[in-house]
Amino acid sequence: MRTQSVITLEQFIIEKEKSNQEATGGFSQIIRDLMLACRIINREVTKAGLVDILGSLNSTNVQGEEVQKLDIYAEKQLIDALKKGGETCAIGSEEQEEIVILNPKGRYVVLIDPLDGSSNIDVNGSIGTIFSIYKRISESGEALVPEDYLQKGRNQVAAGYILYGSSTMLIFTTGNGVNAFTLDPSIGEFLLSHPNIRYPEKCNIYSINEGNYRKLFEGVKQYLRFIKTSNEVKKPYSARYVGSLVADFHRNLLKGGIYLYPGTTDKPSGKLRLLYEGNPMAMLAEQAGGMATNGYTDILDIEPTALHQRTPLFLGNREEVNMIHNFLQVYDQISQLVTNNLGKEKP
Ligand code: P6P
Repeated sequence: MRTQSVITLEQFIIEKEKSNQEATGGFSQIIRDLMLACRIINREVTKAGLVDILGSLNSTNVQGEEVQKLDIYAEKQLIDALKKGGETCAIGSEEQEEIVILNPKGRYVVLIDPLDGSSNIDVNGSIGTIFSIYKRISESGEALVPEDYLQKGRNQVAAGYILYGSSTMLIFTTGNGVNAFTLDPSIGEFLLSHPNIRYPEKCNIYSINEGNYRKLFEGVKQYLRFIKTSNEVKKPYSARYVGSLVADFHRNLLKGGIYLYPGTTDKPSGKLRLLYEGNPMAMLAEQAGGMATNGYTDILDIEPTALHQRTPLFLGNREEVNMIHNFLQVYDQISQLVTNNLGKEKP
């Protein structure tokens, strides 16, 4: 049987570094730091059901969400590894209200969601670590400034996630396509398993928490109604929703699909965080031939104003995201017309 040549993550990083004249090895070091932390996190995730690491710390994070012990553990591993690596000047984390300074001389800023989908931990569902990497604006050694970490997503030098699922996978991009590496536990190496991933042409899946239906804006409601009931839809969509962005995104990327976490009438900015959820996933989606918007604007073009700011998120096949835009545009106009003409009814 012909054995495909095995490419480890380390070999892949070295090759990329060689092909980039400006590479100094700093960025490669950050990927190594993240991978070390994620191997350690993976070890704990796979035995979470066996040791007393389950269950919440009875505390809540800056988002007001109950903090699971594994969230704290994961964040500590990531911060320790990036600090030791020396290339990261600061880290922004879902679990930390403020930016955390690591190495004043570091040239990169890293934004992380240490353990996304952590409500799935207790039910053995897939969870993930999301990362977003920027070059700092200020000079190495200078004091960090907000502009260093409040950069729009278009400026990311890399983005990716580790999915702790039936296997542990690293998916990331540096702006030249999306590559996936699967951890071979027998040798402790991440091996290139899905080179240059692209969204399939057809969108076959939609992922949304339909429990929020009554609070959705009309355009999204009409989109959902269309894909579920219109005779124009030849092949029915499948509804798939894990409640873990990384798991839903990953399945939709491989099979063709769209993930929606829209704004609602009570929370117009939605739930997801721009800097460490929206931007990294948007960079991956675009690099795989897809699209990511807040319903009106590319996620990557949004100018951030706060570390934990939220954004509505529509993520997936380009054609499907554009279809949602059309529904939103039409029904926003209808809502505006109704509002403008309320109380002007002719006697
Ligand atoms: P809901 C997890 O908390 C998360 O940030 C994403 O990973 C996930 O897609 C979403 O929120 C789930 O939110 O409101 O449907 O439980």
